[in-house]
Amino acid sequence: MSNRNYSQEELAAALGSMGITDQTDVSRYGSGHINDTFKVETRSGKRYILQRVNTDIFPPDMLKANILRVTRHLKEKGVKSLEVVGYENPWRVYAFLEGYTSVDLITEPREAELAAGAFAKFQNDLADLPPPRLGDIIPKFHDTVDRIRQLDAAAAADVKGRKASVAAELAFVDRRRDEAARIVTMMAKGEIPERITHNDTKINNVMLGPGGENVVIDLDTTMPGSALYDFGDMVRTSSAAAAEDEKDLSKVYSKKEYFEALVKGYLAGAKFLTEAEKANLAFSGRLITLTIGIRFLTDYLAGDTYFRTAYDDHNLVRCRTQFKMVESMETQAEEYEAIVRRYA
Ligand code: ADP
Ligand code: GN1
Ligand code: MG
Repeated sequence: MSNRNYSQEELAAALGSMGITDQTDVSRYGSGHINDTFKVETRSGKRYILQRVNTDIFPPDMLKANILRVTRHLKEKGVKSLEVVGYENPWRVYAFLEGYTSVDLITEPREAELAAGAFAKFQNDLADLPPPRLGDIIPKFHDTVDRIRQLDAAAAADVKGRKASVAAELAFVDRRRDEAARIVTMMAKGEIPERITHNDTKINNVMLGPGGENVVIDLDTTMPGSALYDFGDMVRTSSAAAAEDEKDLSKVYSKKEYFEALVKGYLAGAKFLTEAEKANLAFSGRLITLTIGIRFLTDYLAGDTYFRTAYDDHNLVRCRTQFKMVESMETQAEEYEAIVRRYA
């Protein structure tokens, strides 16, 4: 997916449908890969986030219902969350979180600990969401076995003639096919519980507040899932020494001190975890990083239709950083397991 352009008229019409007419500037914002996000400045000084939901990816009605339920529940509990100002599919407006910042890369362990604590609290705050079950926004979202099946299909179709150039990456996945089923199998057997989880816990989806308090954002994939995938995705992005699209792979590895900070922050907040979940925390980092790498590779083979890209082989670059992260976590697997045991 590349950046679509919107005319000022189109943006004004969207804002107007949600009661905002005094905007002075509407400009692209953030580095999310999926939705179109804009910062809105107004004459009154109040600022907003305007988003156009990517309806190729999200079923809009189910998404709206989920978001409204989740944000209302958090509000009723007095938990600071995204404030929905208007929601007219495919557009919506959130109040701008003034004074909060998001980063794409961690620079000190304390940030990792805070982010992990925020996501643990988020899971905890949603544990008592009244029925019905939240909609499955993207079925099998983190199902590694299904993601490999999609990769195989994209490689077989090879619509862009890119398969030959990714032989090494395909072989990398091949060598890990056996372990890909571990968590889905445990969930299917009921050995790992289903919980309401965020499912996209990358570091720029938590906004850090001035006093160390923080707000979990990007609630689009909040749905039934496994706490392990949430923790795993924190490890993928919050233990990384370099950006998700760093080209120099010598800079890409998983930092042990950041991993330790994540474990500390997460276990301090996630008191609900079962023994089986704790036993798979270190593994979940490797697994979800492999899974996201597989998704970037699949999108590269399919012609870059899913993730927003800035240049031709952006998805391949992202895939390679993910696989380098997997290798780094594999090399440190014993130390990582020992860290989890120490805090568990
Ligand atoms: P995507 O689904 O494309 O990742 P996000 O909802 O994560 O979109 O938004 C993209 C970025 O916009 C975030 O990483 C964050 O920096 C910024 N952002 C989102 N919501 C807000 C908000 N309410 N206040 C301030 N910044 C926000
Ligand atoms: C997407 O929306 P964003 O940019 O926070 C993706 C995640 C991936 C992530 C990789 C709905 O997240 O699953 O892990 O990119 N979101 C969706 O950076 O597919
Ligand atoms: Mg995001």
